[in-house]
Amino acid sequence: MSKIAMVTGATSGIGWATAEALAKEGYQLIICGRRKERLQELSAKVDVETLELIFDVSDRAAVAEALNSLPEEWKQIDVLINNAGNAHGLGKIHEGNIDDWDAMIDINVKGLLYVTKAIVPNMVERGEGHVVNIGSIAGKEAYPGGNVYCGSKHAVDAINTGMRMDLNGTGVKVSQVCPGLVETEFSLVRFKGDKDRAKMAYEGFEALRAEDIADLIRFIVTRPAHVNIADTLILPAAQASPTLVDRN
Ligand code: NDP
Ligand code: 8X3
Repeated sequence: MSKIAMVTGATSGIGWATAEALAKEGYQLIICGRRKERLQELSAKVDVETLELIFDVSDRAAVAEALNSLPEEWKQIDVLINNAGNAHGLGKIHEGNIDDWDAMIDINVKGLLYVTKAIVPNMVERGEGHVVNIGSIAGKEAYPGGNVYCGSKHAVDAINTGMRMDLNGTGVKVSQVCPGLVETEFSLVRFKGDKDRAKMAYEGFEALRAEDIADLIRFIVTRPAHVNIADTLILPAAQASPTLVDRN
């Protein structure tokens, strides 16, 4: 029987590419996001069985309802990719928008926790499973204007470490992937649909592609049972820190 992988934020970017990469490894997929038509498009593109789950990760009741609705044959999830997330805004702390702050904490931190709580107890019961949390270079080092986004990803970093400690001895592996600049819809969301500003984030150097991150995630989840890649920082060759990027 095929293994089952669940990918949050599969409608775009890193999540979409990860779903495709795991499909190539033969995983059945539970793909999640708020945009139903994107999930349908992804289902049509991959050669494995998929189940589309449409919910907002920051809505605690919706997360529970979506995961409780899983048919029996989809309940035993082998791999969870906690990927859904975004930055909202890039402003100084004294000029920040509180709705943006709420969104980042609610989605990137609380959403990741709600999904984890709905899935990991079953992994522990079965004595196997793998959670891959998508952190960020922003979770290792803050940068100007990054304040709350960086805070949310530092929280993911700490939660990832705590999760790995708590699950030690249960058979459930916990890994974190921390990318630098990846060209996805991330900056379009951060800059609220301003395409020119979003494009500038990736100008003058070769940014990572979503497929580069998916390739790393595929590698992490296909290691032998005794190997856990606990944490990884993956950057474009031109990037050395959140703010040090060699642009021509
Ligand atoms: P995208 O904007 O391309 O994708 C974000 C995904 O998250 C979408 O599928 C979106 O789905 C989903 N999502 C956002 N909010 C919610 C929500 N409230 N409920 C459910 N799903 C949600 O960005 P990336 O692919 O780049 O980002 C993926 C992850 O990678 C994020 O956690 C991000 O922080 C992290 N990251 C990205 C980097 C980059 O440079 N791009 C670098 C480091 C980390 P939908 O809108 O359909 O709900
Ligand atoms: C996304 C990378 O540097 O824009 O987490 O915060 S960055």
